[in-house]
Amino acid sequence: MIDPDRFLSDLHMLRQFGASGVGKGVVRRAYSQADIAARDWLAGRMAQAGLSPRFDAMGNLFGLAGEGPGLLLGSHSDSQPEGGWLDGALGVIAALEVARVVPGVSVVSFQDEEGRFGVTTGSAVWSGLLDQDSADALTDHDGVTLAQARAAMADRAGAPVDPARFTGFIELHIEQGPTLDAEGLQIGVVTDIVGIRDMGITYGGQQNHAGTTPMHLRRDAFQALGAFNATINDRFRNVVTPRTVWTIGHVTLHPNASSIVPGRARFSMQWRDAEIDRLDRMEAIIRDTAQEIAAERGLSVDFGPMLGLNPVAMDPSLRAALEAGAETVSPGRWRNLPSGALHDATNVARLMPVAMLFVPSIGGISHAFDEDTDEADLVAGVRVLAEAVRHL
Ligand code: HGY
Ligand code: MN
Ligand code: MN
Repeated sequence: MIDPDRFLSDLHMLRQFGASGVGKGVVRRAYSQADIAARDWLAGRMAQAGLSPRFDAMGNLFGLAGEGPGLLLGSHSDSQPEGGWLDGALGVIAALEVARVVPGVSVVSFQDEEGRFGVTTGSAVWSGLLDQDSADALTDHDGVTLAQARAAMADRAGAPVDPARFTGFIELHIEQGPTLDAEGLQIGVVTDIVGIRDMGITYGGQQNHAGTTPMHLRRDAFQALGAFNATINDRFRNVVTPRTVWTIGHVTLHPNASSIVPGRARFSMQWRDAEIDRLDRMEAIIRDTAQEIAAERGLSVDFGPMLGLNPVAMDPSLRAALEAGAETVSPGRWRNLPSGALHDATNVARLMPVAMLFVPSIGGISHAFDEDTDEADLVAGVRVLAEAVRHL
């Protein structure tokens, strides 16, 4: 039987690694000291659970059950620059707890799901979507390459883990959105995961004096970014649905000074939707609009490499097992829903059947220090996972 106290105490132990000191928040970036310490601790817990811990070259940490093929459960233990204590961590600790009570179940904590270096990088490499050399060339916002960052774990790297040893992958995760919480539900069984596109765009104008340069003579990179943002919001109107999202989350102006007209604006452009053709149409609008505004205003525009993952449907039989588990544990308090957040399950779906299970996020908050979930819902989630695994 699941031991709720052991499960919860491991969850609270994991949040100590990189504890932000604000609420239960964590700062545990991929390959940071806190991330590596957390992974070393997880490896120890896996060994105590009778699993064989194995790091691969990317720093993905597996806890391998015996020889025969079996289910893989897990998620990721790295966080956003400001993260909650449950994003990823819940799925890893729940997998560990289930592996303690159901023989033959393996556990994984993928590395850099939060994309310090890209988009779900650890599982992208493991699943073969991204080759190691291309991954190694990716840089974070400070210019550090993934190759440099993962060198800190080189001494732990063992042989690659062969995906063929697993029959399927199930990931328990917080919803990170408002639906379950708003509807007073305890469990979500995921139907499909949206697709994503992500790229950097740079406007190059002319750095100049903020006092002496008349407005009509300026080639102001921030003004170009502002016009770009307003124009795509307008042009997206008849392309998007209420579930489509797009975000400019990271902006760096150069030289970023009050009395200098910014000569350069580099910003992240990310968009997500359940339909590939809508993602493609949005990409065309983004590229065309960025170039039009550069031409009108006499600036240069450069597009970085575009990273992306396509929408993926969950495996029907794994999903049915989760639905049966949900009905047993939380009768009448569960529903199906799509995932607006991205997950390692999208990459793993290239190799084997996958399915996902959600528990509510209070107020729908995530990727923030005050991300939280009621402990009763956390325990219900791990119970549903165990029921589903037994069912399978
Ligand atoms: O951005 C995402 O959807 C994931 O939480 N990294
Ligand atoms: Mn996550
Ligand atoms: Mn996340």
